[in-house]
Amino acid sequence: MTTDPNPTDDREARSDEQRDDATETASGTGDEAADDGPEIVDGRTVEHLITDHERDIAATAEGTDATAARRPNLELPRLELGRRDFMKAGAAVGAMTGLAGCTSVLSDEGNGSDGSSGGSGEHSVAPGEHDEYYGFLSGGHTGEIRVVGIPSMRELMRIPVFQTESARGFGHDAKSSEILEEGGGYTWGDTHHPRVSQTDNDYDGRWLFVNDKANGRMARVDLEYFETDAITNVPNSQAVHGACMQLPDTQLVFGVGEFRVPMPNDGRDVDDPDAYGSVLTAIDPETMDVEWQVEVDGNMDNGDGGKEGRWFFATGYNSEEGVTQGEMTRSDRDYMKAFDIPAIWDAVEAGNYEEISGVPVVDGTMDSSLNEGDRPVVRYVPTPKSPHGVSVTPDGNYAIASGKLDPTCTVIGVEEIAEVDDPADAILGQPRVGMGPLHTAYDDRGHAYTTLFIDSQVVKWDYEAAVEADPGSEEPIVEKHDVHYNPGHLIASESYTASPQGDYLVSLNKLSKDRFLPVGPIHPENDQMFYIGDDDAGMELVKDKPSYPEPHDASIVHKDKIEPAKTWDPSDYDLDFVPEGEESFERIDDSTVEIEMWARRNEYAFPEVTVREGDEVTIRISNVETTSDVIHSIAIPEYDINLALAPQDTREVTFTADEPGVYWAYCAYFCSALHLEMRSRILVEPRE
Ligand code: CUK
Ligand code: CUA
Repeated sequence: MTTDPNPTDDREARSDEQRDDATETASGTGDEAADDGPEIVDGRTVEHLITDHERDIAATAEGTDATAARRPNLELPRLELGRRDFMKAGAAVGAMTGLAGCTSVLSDEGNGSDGSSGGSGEHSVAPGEHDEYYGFLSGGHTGEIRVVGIPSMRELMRIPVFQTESARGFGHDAKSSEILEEGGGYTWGDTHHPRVSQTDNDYDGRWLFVNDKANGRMARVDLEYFETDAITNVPNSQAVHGACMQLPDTQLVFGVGEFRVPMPNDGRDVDDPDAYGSVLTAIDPETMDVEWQVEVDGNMDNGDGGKEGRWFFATGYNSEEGVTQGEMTRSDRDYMKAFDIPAIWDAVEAGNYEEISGVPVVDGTMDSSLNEGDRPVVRYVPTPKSPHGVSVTPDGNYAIASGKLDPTCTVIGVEEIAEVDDPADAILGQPRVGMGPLHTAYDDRGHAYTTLFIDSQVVKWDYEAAVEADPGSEEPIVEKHDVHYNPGHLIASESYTASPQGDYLVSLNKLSKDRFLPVGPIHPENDQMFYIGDDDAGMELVKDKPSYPEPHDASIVHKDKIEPAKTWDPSDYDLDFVPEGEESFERIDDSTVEIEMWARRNEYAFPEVTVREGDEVTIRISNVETTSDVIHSIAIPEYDINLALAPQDTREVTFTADEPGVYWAYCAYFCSALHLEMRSRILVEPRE
C-alpha cells in the first residue's frame, strides 16, 4: 500500500464523482496533482464551505441539473445558492474528471486483497470466533443503542433506550414502562453520545450513558444486563446534546444543552429570544438526579471531560444568540466553554444560584459576578466559527475543538486554561486540517484523527506537532484518507480513555450514496472501519457496514472490560420470582385479578386463564429456565403486550381485559421444537 504522505495541497479541488471515478479505475494515476482546479480553493468563508459541500452532493446525484434546480436556496448571509451555482459546480466537476484521488484509497480498494466492502484477512473474525471489542453506537432518532463487535462490525444486539421495542419487551412490562413514563412519556428519542463509565480513566463496564437530543433527557444503560435502567427528564433545557462524564471516576454525568429556551419553558418569554438560555446539566450517576445546572451564553454543542476532574469542556455555536440560521452564523467567532467543576460546586454550596424548576441554576454567563475574580465558574475560550466536536487527548493535556465552519482544529491547553488571564492565551495550536472538521479521536501514539465532513475524509495529524507549528499550518498533517461519504463522528478503540488501543477506527459516514444495493430513496448510512495500527503503512480501510439511520457517536470498549450476565439473577430484580409449583390465580375483588405464573419449554403454568370483561388483570411471570439463551416471551394479543423473558427473569404487566373473547397468549421466541405449542388460552367472559 502506498500512502501519499503529504496529499494535502490539492485537497479542496475534489469531488465525490472524482473519487468514484478513481475507485472504478483502480489503476489510476495516483500521484498526479490537481492544482488548477476550480476557484474553490480557500474555504475560510461559509460561502465557500457550503458551495463546496453542495457541489459535492449535487455532482454525485444523478441528473445534476434537475437535482440542483429542486434544491432549496440556503439562507446564509450574502449567499444564495440557486440553479446557476450548481451549473457552475457541474462544470467544475467536469474539469476535474480524470484526476485521481487519494492513492491509499486506490490501493485499498483496488488490490482486491482486503477490500473495503466485506472485510477479510487479518481484520476479519471467523465464524464462531469472538471480537476483540464491543462497539456501542448510538442509534440517532431510532432512540436506541446498537452493540457491534469490532473488528467484525457484526451487529450483536440493540438496546432500546427511549423507544418501546417489542422484541425485548421494552415499554411492555411494568418496570420498563415506568422508566419511559417517568422519563416524560415520549415514544421516541434521538441518541447521539454513548459514553461508558470509567474508573481511574479507564472503562469499568458498569454503565453506559446516552443523551436524548430530542426531548432533553439522559439515560443510563446497565451493562450487566444490557438494559436501560433509568431516564432523567432534564428540566430547563431542550436538546441535551453532548454527553460525557466527569473523570477520572464518573463522579458526574454531564448533559450539554443545545437549543436556547425560556427557563422554565412554561409560556413566558416565548418571543423574547434574549431571555432564552442554555444550560450544562450535572447528573449524579447513581441516583440519576440533577445536581445543578449552569447557564451560559450562546448555544452549546458537544462536550468532553478533562482527565483530572476539574474541567469540563463544551463547544458552542450561536454566540450571536440568534434564532435564524443567518443570525446564528453571522459572527466569525464562537466560544469553547471550560467549566470549572469545583468552582461550580463552591457556588452551589454557598447558595449562589437561582432555583428554577427545582434545580439550582448557577449563572455562568459572561457578565455573571461568578465569572469575575480569579476563579470564574466558566471560562470562554474564543474559537473560530461554530466549533462542533471537542475531545480531550488521552494524556489529558489538551482539549481539541473541531472547527466545523472553519478548516482548523483548536488545541487548548488544559493546564494553561487554569493559569492564563485571557482564556485566548490557552490556545496552543491551530492546525489547518481541511474542510468541515467535526470530531476528533486518538490513538496511543500522539495522533489525532479528525473527520472532515465537507472533504469526505479523515485526516490524521500529530497534536504535539500542532502545538509546535504556526497557527494555520498544515505541517502537523500526517495523512488523509477518503471516506464514503461526509463523516460525522469517528471513534477509535478506547479513545475516550487515558489509554487508547490505537488499532481500530470507525468513521460514521452520513451518506452512503452508491456503496450498496439501492433500497429506495432513504439510504443506509455507512460506518467504515480502518486499521490504524501501522503508521508506516498508513490508514487501511478494512470494512464498510451499512447502518440504519443514524449513529452519531460511539464508544469502543475492550471485551475484557465488560461482564454481561448470562442469565438474570433474581436477586437483582425487584419482583418476586415465581418457581414451578407456586403459580397462583387470585381474584382480589369483583374487577381485579392477580396471576403469578412461570414459563418453561414448552408451556406456561396455566394452559388457560379465565377472567371477566372489565377485569384489571396483573400477570407476573418468571422464566424458570436456568440454561442461558433459552428465552421465552408472553405475547398477549389484543392488549398490545409482549414480555421478553430471559432465563430467571421475572416481568409483570397489568392490563384491563375490556374486550370479551378468546385470545391465545403465545411465546414469540422460538425456544424449542414445541415452541409453536407454547400457548395459553385467555378467555375473557362477557359481563352481563
Ligand atoms: S453530533 Cu452528530 S455528527 Cu450530535 Cu456529536 Cu457531530
Ligand atoms: Cu417459549 Cu417459544
